[in-house]
Amino acid sequence: MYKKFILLLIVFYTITFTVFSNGSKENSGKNIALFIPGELSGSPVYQMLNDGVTKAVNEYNSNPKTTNKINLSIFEAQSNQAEWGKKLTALVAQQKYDVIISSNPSMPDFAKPILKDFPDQKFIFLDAYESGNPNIATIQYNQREQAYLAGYSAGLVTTDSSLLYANKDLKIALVAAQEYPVMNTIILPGFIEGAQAVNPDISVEFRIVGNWYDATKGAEIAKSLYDSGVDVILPIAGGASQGIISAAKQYGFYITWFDDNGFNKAPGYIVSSSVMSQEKMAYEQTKLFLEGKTKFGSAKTVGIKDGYVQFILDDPLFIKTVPESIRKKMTDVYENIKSGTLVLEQTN
Ligand code: RBF
Repeated sequence: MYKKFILLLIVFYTITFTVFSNGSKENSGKNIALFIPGELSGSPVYQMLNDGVTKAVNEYNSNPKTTNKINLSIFEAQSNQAEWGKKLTALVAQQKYDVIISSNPSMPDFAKPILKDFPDQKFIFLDAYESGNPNIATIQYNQREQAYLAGYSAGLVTTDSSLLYANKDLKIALVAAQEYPVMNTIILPGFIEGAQAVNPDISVEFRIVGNWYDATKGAEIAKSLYDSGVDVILPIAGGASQGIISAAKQYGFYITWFDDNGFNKAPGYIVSSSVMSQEKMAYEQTKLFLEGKTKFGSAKTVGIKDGYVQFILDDPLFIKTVPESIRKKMTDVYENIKSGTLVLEQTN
């Protein structure tokens, strides 16, 4: 009698649970997780990612035709990279998210081992490259073009003695938060290539902060570079870049900005902005996913011709800070890349 009761109870719960879970799967909307590998604050790439994904989800949810709303959860993995694998695994292990969206070149290597245990998880990674993995879609920007434009503008500025803070040392610098393959093989060489296209005698210093948040360290490095004769710096250091901007204002040197429009960060000191259209890309990729059109397994590279790498030419602060002769040369080189006269391919 007792055994029969237990059996019935099991059957009852199995039926109830099955019906409930099937029902909830059919009727509920999708769950999307946004995994920020670091912190949103101070990192334009992550802020643009967040803005683009959020915009697509809000638009979808506010459409009167939408019956099943999308749930968007945002996770900041913080700065300790040794924890990112564990944090991403914990997120995947919830088996709740239809897709996990993230951005930076190291993400495929964090995701691939997790897929061995959770083979159904889907990922969309921007600013990353992984070809042929059926669970992962990636889009990267042509950062040789982006860095070349930064280098070219820095080269024009350091060789123009009419500019207030330009000296005659022909020394510029890239200050990065850390070394990583894209930095060492694409961004730094592209920056040097662009600068030396202006004048082959320009020398490029390369310094590492050691993390993506330490503004004090960023300022110290910038000061020592300034003392050694550097008059233009490209900071790619997340929150640490703020220290480099402060040093530019305090000591008097120029900044070429990367990833988003940085002119208003220090009017008069920012001489260029080489931008990746990450917000637009994040918006479009989220929309595509919601329409079921993501091409998992594919790896795309987009650049100036595609409209996803841009050089800001029309900002009033660019026009005010940078002499017309330099602006004209920047316009020309940008147009040459657009027209295919100057080809800067990125090889992975
Ligand atoms: N960029 C940021 O702005 N903030 C970050 O916290 C950050 N963390 C990164 C961590 C790793 C492991 C790697 C490979 C890149 C990181 N980036 C970060 C750099 C970013 O992906 C991109 O290369 C630069 O913003 C230049 O476009």
